Amino acid sequence: MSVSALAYIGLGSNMGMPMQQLQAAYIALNKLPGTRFGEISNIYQSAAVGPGNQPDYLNAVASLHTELAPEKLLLALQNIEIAQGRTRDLRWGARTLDLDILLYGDLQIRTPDLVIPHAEMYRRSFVLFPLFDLNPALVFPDGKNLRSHLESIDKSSISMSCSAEAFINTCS
Ligand code: ROI
Repeated sequence: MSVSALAYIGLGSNMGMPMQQLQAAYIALNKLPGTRFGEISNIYQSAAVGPGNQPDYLNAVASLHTELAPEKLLLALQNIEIAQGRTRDLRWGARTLDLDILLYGDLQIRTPDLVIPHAEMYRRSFVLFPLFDLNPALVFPDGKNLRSHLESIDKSSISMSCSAEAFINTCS
């Protein structure tokens, strides 16, 4: 058996019934090959970060124990996005489903296709809040901890929309 890594995946949606999008993604993530699903965070609603006017997002983070190499995991996540109607026309545009690899063990990589840890996550409450649900003692590969990043970000436009438990129950 190959070694499995603990990966954290960011889920986001602000189009096409976002809660249903996250639920479909949760089901798909539970079926990834070579992967055991860990936990899902609570679900958070937040104003869209980035230019233009777009609807609020729903966000969550999932943990996975995966034997898939980072590039294979990325492809598998992109296939789930595509299956849920994702098109990549506008860089910061609204999206049915966004799945980002936030962390993959202690790995630090930077290729044209993949940057791990995810470059923007330290500034984003919609990533740090759900990560905190899953692992409040998390230390990033650069040695900084989640708690100190959380202290320094703006927390004004985020609220919990649904508990992880309620989310899982409506899925089954
Ligand atoms: N804003 C929020 N609140 N949540 C997201 O998931 C999200 N994703 C994005 C951009 C457009 C940067 N803004 C976001 O890709």
